[in-house]
Amino acid sequence: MRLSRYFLPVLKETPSEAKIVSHRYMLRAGLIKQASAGIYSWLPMGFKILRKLENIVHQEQQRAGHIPMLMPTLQTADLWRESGRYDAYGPEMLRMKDRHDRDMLFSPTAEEMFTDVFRSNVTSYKDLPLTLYQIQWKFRDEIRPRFGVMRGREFFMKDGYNFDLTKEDALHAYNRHLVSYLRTYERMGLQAIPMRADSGPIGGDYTHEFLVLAETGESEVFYDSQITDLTFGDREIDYDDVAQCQAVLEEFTSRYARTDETHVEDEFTAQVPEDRRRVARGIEVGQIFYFGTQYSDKMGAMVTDENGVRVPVHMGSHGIGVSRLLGAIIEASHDDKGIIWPEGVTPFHCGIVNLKPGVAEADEACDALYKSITALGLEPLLDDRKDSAGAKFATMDLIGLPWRITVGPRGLKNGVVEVTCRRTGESEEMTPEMAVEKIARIYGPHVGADLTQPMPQRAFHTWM
Ligand code: 5CA
Repeated sequence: MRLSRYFLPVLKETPSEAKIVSHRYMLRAGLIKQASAGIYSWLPMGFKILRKLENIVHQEQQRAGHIPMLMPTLQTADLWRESGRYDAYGPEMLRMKDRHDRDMLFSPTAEEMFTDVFRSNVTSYKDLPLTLYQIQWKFRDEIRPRFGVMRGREFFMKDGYNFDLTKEDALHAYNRHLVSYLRTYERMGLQAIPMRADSGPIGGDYTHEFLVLAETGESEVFYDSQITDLTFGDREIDYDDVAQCQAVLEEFTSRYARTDETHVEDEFTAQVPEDRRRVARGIEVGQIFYFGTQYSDKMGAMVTDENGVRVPVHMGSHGIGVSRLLGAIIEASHDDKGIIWPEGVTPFHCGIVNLKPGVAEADEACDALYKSITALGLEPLLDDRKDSAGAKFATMDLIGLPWRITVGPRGLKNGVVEVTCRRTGESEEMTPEMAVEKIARIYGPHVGADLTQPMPQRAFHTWM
């Protein structure tokens, strides 16, 4: 993309309504624009990042064997009356009437819809296990929408629902979700710690929230510092392997890590040596849950088992706050100049800054770099506008592309361009060819491909 032809409305001023850094940078970098309280328009670059996050979630869900589909955002109240949640949900649910005076609502979550699809179509244990999911807009009329996309009223969420014959199978689905979430967040450059959370009226120990540590997080968290040493890495997991998933769950959840809702000070001090006790704040980016036969009992989601007996299915639901993740990543990765996108989610893979647009050698060198990087299957953002070098660098720093190639007539006389790492600020001079090779080496692991091979031979990660 050439910046001269893109739509990137960056702001010079810091918007006064934005209280936390991610909200400020999202507005300043032209990612979102507030439409009304807690509701945002996604401007081109914000939308691009949202799509990247969505794509990673789809890939990891499908790697775990979960099946994508899409539910309507507007639902009739009848289904929700069956489960008993229409009245119980309270003012967070946005309710409306259609022209026939029928009660409708904007889905805040979709247990009822998925259970309904299941009960209408599945009758035998032979069709289990089954996990269906969607990535869809949700609406919750939050009393205090704040911090931009962190606590919106309209937000983008992945919600998945597992249907299993037995509690044991459903707990495997729970473990499988935990493992796939660990992978998902790590690919986004995030450390999200599974913490024991409040299971609310449902009871039991089977819920974990995933928290990204950040000073601006809304939840207070208590944990053993050893947890932050754990990484999932690129280990191969067979998601059907019950013991393997169980082992990962134990590895990541056996140490003390709880939100304020479940924290017990005596247990904390008894279980964790003083020098490892941490009290901090965190952003909840996901939650997994096993709730047994609650919905299937109420809504009649039954299958016949091996003995021909009709039994209710065991269910769980699992959510990732996809739009909230943009804010969480920025909270975890920024400096005083702007955002620093992790390579796995960056909207453009590198910036190319033309210091002298209109000067033939500079234009030609930029075009050549642009073509070579595009031919790798990567997307550069070329700043070809007539503007000061300082202004261009400030924009690049603000929007946070991890790598920048700076091209100017002076360097070109010596046959070099400058490659700068956004995170460290370190610059290196090299030939344009070496710059392209460097970018290819950096992104090979992130696009899951050998970038030295011609494009068509590479397996591209798309989720469809
Ligand atoms: N039905 C379950 C699992 S699908 C459920 O709705 N869980 S949830 O309420 O925890 O939502 C899942 C995730 O959505 C949360 O972990 C959080 O990351 C995100 N989320 C929830 N409310 C908001 C909000 N108001 N704004 C942005 N993200 C939100």
